Amino acid sequence: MKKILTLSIVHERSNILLGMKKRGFGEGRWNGFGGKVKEGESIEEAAKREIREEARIEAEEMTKRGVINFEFKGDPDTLEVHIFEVIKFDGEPTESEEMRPKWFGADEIPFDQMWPDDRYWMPLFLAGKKFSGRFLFDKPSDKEYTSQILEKELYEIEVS
Ligand code: 8OG
Repeated sequence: MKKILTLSIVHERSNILLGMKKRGFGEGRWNGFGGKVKEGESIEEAAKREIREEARIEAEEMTKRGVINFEFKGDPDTLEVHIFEVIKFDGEPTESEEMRPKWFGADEIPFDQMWPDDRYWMPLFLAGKKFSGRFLFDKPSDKEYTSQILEKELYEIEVS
């Protein structure tokens, strides 16, 4: 089965806003804000709701930057993650039950404490490129274990 998820990264000048995931899937790692798209909601609506819930800000302008499919060996589910760049927002990023937000400069992104695929696509994100890809992992990460990448496909999408 395919599950549709969102992942939004606020990009302001050369800084990005990440959140430390405090619980659940991805706990103990820095990531953008996002989660599952609910029934009856568009992907963009879901992205805005998750940013509101997790960082307490209102996304006012965002663009779709990429879609990546994530699979875990032996698991029939595919996570289709839609990645958005938030260019304009209202409010002050504030800690929520799920996330503790923090700004990072483009040269101080904590890749060692992020999902292992992020170091591959984040440079494309920061360079303003659009991309699509697929990663196959051995098994999900948890607090002690970081998933290993078994297969990796990443393409830059040309847009005129
Ligand atoms: O609702 P939940 O917290 O489970 O949503 C998971 C979030 O993690 C969602 O925003 C999508 C995102 N996510 C994955 N896989 C990966 C990944 O490999 N890298 C990054 N950066 N985010 C991911 O589900």
